[in-house]
Amino acid sequence: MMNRTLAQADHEIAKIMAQELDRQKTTLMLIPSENYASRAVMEAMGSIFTNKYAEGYPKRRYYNGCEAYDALEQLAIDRAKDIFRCEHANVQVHTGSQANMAAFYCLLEKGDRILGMSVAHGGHLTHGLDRNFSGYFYEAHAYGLNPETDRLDYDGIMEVAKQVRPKLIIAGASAYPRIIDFQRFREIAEEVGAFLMADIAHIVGLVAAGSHPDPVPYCDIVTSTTHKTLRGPRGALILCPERLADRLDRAVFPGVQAGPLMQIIAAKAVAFKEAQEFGFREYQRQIIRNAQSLAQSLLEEDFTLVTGGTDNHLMLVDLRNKGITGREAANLLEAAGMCCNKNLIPGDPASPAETSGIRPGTPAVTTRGMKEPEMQLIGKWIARVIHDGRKEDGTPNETVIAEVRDQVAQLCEAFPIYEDLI
Ligand code: DSN
Repeated sequence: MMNRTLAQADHEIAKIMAQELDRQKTTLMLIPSENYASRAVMEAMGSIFTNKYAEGYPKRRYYNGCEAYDALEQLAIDRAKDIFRCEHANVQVHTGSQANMAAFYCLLEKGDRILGMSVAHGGHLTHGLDRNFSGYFYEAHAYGLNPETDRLDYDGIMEVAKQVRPKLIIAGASAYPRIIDFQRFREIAEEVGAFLMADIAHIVGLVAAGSHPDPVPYCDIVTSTTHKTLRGPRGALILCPERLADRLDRAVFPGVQAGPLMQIIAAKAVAFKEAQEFGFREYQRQIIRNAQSLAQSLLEEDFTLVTGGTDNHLMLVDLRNKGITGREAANLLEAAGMCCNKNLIPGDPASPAETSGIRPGTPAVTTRGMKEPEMQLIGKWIARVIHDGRKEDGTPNETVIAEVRDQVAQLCEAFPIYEDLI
């Protein structure tokens, strides 16, 4: 039993995996929080490191037999500190949500006031949504975008912060296409005596490569996932200055987690090494160039972009002038081989299940090696599907969908991914 391959042990899961591999190879991954992990990262994730308990931290474990785990976790920590130019890194947090939970546990008491970006304006659930732990255990308040510009309005945030007097301000978003000014956030936090935390899950790779201003010098804690622009395994990390290191580590373990996923920590170490290598900075710069090219192509097709464009890896398309909802558009685009996600736009009159927007992004297509000419094609195909992909009765126009799906498949073939995986 121990030496069977997946195909031998479980043909049903093997079949699902083969189908999913085919989808990943033959369609365009345009969800900005998704990417392709390298083979080396996946090899570490699916390794013997899954077999061990290693509660504690390097050289301070509660289990015997942890020599290899001390070595790999220390490597991951040291590489994270190097990439993010910070004093301390915790690489044990399983997910972005748990990273934020640990950060709150480190800095706050139950019931303390927090101030984060409204989910309706692009913030994340863990930044204070009432149905999330962040809104349940803490007194959550929200800041939003300037309704004229749809950009962060730092003077407005200062006003809200003065009224609310939060103990923690959270900077960071899931659907904001512009630069975030962490220095301004620090000034606001100083003014009201709050801690400042940045959740850079989306822009983490851009930050690591110097393509987005660095939050580390201005924040008490920085949290992130590792699988988006950073292109590592599905997981998370937390950065902080040395003065908070012990408190933060205790907040992660035993605060919100027990056994760390050592195979994932090994994969994070691999991804961090890849981020230190030649080519990573250029990859991040190309993500932005590609996003700007795709944005320009969509503007030429009379799409409305929130804030008019992008500075980072994603754009928010307001579909209201196209007579289609975000849900309908994402479904049509998926049928045509372009996987996007529906997304609320600021002040959206539609529900989160329907939405008025989509949120295309370029990290994954850039991993495939695509550049500006391909982004121009993708922009045209998105337009073709949204403009002509439905018949008058609202049902999909299969001819148009099939025509675009064929073109997408040809492009994917020209930019292969995971060629030697089966
Ligand atoms: N769910 C992620 C995203 O897609 O932005 C954020 O956690």
